Amino acid sequence: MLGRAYSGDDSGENPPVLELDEIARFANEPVRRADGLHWNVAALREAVLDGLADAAASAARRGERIASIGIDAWAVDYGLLRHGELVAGPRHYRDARHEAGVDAVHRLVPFPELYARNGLQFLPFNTLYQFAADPDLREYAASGIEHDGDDLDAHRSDVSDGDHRGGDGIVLVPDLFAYWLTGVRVAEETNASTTGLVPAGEPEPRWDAELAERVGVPAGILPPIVRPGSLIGTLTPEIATRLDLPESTPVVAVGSHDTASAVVATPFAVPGSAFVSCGTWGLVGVESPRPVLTAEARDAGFTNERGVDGTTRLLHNVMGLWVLNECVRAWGEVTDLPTLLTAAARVDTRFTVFDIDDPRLMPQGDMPARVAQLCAEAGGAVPATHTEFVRSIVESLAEAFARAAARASTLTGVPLGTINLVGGGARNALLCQATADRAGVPVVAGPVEATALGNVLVQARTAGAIGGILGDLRRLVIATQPTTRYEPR
Ligand code: LRH
Repeated sequence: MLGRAYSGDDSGENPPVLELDEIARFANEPVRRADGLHWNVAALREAVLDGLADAAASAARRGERIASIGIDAWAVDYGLLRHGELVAGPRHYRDARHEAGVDAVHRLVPFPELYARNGLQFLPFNTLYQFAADPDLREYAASGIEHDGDDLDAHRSDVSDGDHRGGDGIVLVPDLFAYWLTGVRVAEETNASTTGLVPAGEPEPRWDAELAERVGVPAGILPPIVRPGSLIGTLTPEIATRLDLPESTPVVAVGSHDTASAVVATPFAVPGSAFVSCGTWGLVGVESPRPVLTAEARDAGFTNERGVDGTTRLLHNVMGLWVLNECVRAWGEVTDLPTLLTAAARVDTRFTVFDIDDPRLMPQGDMPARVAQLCAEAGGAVPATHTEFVRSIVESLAEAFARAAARASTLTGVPLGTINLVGGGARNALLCQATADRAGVPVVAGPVEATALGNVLVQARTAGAIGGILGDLRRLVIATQPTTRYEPR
């Protein structure tokens, strides 16, 4: 995405601007190998670099300059670098191997203690469990690590000397792309907090070295943590040439966790607003000034992820559009989602609300069969047609969204006002209406591209094009981005 953002001024002559040009869109297909499910980061690297080169060319044609580059991506997964080379690429969080790490970690640190320290909802793929199940990491740690990675400035100067020792250790997915652009290996705060190794509730982010040691993760493999808005580095000569951009082009840390960026650009307009960031996952919660680490939050499966500007995203991971998209994939090309959704809106009684958070829905596989099974277990009608499946899934998602939003408001003690639904799910009118109906509060849907907007907003603030606190950034979203309101029926 090529983004532009200016605050504008009060004269009315210079209105606020926040816009995106979509330069490239590419599939992100996981690859199954004999040893499990992986991401194809080599293909993604090429697609990102081609997209950035096109963005640079597009800006140049308009007589504009790329002020900075910001990267966000999904959470928890990581790769392993040695001497600057990726020696083990990220495994997919849906890979079955991670589960082996769960017992290993909980034997050493019982879950209640873990929650009190890191505030994370139990998900079998949290990075901590992935580490515990990763033989490459153990072997790598045993063979010695050459760089302790703590001193970011020393590391940057190593990079400018062409010495990539700092590229030794683990790197989370968005930071891997930043590394490829700059040669500088960091862990951006919002995403670092999804590893389970960052203490919840401290103003400054840091690695919990004691916890890391206890679960056998050498703290030396963890990169320095940087906060959104800070400079990661500038382009390496090779990348600058390929993109036809100056080497001085800054790569700026944004909310590199996609959900963190999405929440930055969520147009909260009333107190008690909850968010649903709805793409592959449905992340449902509230922005809170501090984490909520109570037994109630823990038992309700609420996570405390670090947000931009020291905020906390108190949220629950709901299965999201994954279930629907996997069904459509299983049914083949005969069906397209918009047509199915229109037909599904006309299904009246033959649908069943089932537990869409059931962990059996997490892995790849025969999704329609699993949905049918869950409908039967819920004691309802088993869908017989594609449209009945779609309606059952949409209603079940809406129910899970409504329940999680209500629970978030109970946990914080702030009554639920409105639900802001952002991301691809905001296009799904059936889902938005069903969420409003089931929650009994209005749903404000949009922007669809909240993640990219949140990324651009943090960059624009760093560049000095806009100022202010998160509320000011969101005012710019409210002033420029259309939304659709669904009243509960
Ligand atoms: C959404 C997301 C979510 C994580 C999941 C792994 O893309 O980052 O916030 O829980 O992927």
